[in-house]
Amino acid sequence: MAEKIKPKVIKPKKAADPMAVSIDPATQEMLARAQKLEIETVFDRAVTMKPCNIGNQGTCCKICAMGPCRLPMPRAGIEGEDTRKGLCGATPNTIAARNFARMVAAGTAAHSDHGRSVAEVFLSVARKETDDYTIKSPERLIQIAPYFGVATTVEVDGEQQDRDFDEIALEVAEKAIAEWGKPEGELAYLKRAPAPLYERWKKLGVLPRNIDREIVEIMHRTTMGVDQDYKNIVKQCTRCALADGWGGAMIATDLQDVMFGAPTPLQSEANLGIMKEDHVNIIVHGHEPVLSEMIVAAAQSKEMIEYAHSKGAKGIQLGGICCTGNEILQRHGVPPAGNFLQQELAIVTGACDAMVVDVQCVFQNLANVAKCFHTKLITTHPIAKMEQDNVIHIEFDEHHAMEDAKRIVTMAIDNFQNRDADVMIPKHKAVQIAGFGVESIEYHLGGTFRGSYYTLNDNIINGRIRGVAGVVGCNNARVKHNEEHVTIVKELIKNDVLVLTTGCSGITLAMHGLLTPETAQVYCGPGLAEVCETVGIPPVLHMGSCVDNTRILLAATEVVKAGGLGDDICDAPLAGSAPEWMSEKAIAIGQYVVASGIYTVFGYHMPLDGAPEFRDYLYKELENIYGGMWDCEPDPVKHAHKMIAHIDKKRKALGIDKARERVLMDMDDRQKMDAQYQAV
Ligand code: BF8
Repeated sequence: MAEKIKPKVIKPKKAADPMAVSIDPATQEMLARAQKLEIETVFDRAVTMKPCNIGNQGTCCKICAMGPCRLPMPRAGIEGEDTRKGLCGATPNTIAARNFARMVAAGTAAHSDHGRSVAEVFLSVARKETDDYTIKSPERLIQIAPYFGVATTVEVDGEQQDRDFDEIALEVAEKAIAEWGKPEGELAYLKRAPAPLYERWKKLGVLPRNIDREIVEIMHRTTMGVDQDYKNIVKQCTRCALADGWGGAMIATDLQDVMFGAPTPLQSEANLGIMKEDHVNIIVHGHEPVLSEMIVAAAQSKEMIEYAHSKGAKGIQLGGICCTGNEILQRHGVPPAGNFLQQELAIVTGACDAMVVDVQCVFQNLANVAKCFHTKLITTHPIAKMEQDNVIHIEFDEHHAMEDAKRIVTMAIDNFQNRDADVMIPKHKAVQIAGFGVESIEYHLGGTFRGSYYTLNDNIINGRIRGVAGVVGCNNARVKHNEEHVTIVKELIKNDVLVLTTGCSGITLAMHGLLTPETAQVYCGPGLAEVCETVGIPPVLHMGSCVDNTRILLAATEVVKAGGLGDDICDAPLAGSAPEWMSEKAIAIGQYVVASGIYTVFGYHMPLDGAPEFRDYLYKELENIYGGMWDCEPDPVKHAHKMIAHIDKKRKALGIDKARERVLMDMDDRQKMDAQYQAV
């Protein structure tokens, strides 16, 4: 192992001001501590390094060696004809569209390769090649089997009987894995969408054929000298993104539910304060839950807990970062220690005995921070290693998953005694209710006997709930950490918009206390507060990790099915938002949400300003094609009000805007009503 080395000294004038870069007190404290210890973090690097102005506009082309060709928009804008072009003649529209498409391809590849790994593990389970994983939700398997064309009953002597369960599992596994490369046809899940939406995609020629093919085709079309019509490039963006949202990511969510259990609402906590000084702290970070599920099981085993006691620890505290954190939160109540921008800070506590990472959203700088402490940084995935010599690679294999997990947990326990005395864990943490899914919304807002989203729709129609917004996605070091998520969501719920959240947005909203039923009384408008208080749910429902945005698509589909809010997703009063996005995955998600008919606003900025014609196509023209369109608004209050305006536009088109006018009440009205009620 490498010796501890002295970290790079930060010149104070280049260091980030903790109060200016985050609204979270735990982050502020840990950033100040990092700076005191002369440990550089992402926040400091964001001060030192400015983003490239041309890349930021989306008009830097580096797809061939004649470039990079850089086509910035002149400060004064362009009057008359736009004559900018690359060496080959590529216009700003072509360049920006190709860059955008490559983000869609990369985002789809990430979610869908995750989905493929899950499908491969499920195939091992179905073939009974592993004892470490089982099927925890047979109901989910039976629910999804028909979408893959797998029969769940057989005819015996003229009667329909349940089919052998193992046979169903094996056939689903084989059909699911074929979705990545089947030679003909279209993706099996597309018909889960409302019929008018499916028909629209069919008419437009954007039904994905198989997942891998759509990603490959984007890479082909956007290489030098192929597709030079930005509208045609966007068409393939849709096809590829649909292969993510209604393909790879949706299969990931479903098969994870099948193997690890479908989430149900549960109580937990969030933020760095969940770490415990007298416990072995293991932080799991990344995205694929196949390993972290095993780590949870290993850490809860009597053998490992006794071993931790033997080393002087009071127990083992697991915590999550990013979407692996969300996966084990929603199924086991394991608290997230932080979101994307807090990953280095979990190590800066000095109390992180092991950080175990798999794929996606993992900073390479973790290794540099880990060098300054006793923390074991463990990579586990064959496609995601780190070059630094203090990183340990323990390759995870589903065929001996528990053995691998116990090895990792044992390593963390053994490391507990190597901590320095100087441990500092911030006290800040908040209680949260997480683990909502399509079924739990139905249960809380539909009622089991109705078995539909009827009550939710009814409350939307009568105006108590103005509409539903998905607020999702990352943090971004160019934006004040957490501020946009929190401001937008407070503004939405104040205006009676029910919020569904996933990813780092979910972790953010949890750590700022917005995921409890009590939130309703404090922050919600009267209509939404009344609904939340009546059924006992938070006004912000945490629906899991970023692949679980597919739960939001299916919830929107249930809204359409329940009736009264139009025939298609684009008719319903819905809107989407990614306030602090940073990942290519967010662009893939945005494109499939837009192509599913939902107006989607991104915060910070979009790399489109160098190509205004292409930008306008995404922001305006797509509405005429898909019913949904992109937008960008960095100001969080304006951002929320753009979403609300869209929701109101849909309410008006449905003829339910008047209903809302009737239920608009201010606090005085509510107090008068309460007094009248008490007087009766
Ligand atoms: O997949 S929200 S920072 S962790 S990319 Fe990454 Fe963004 Fe977090 Fe989850 Ni999603």
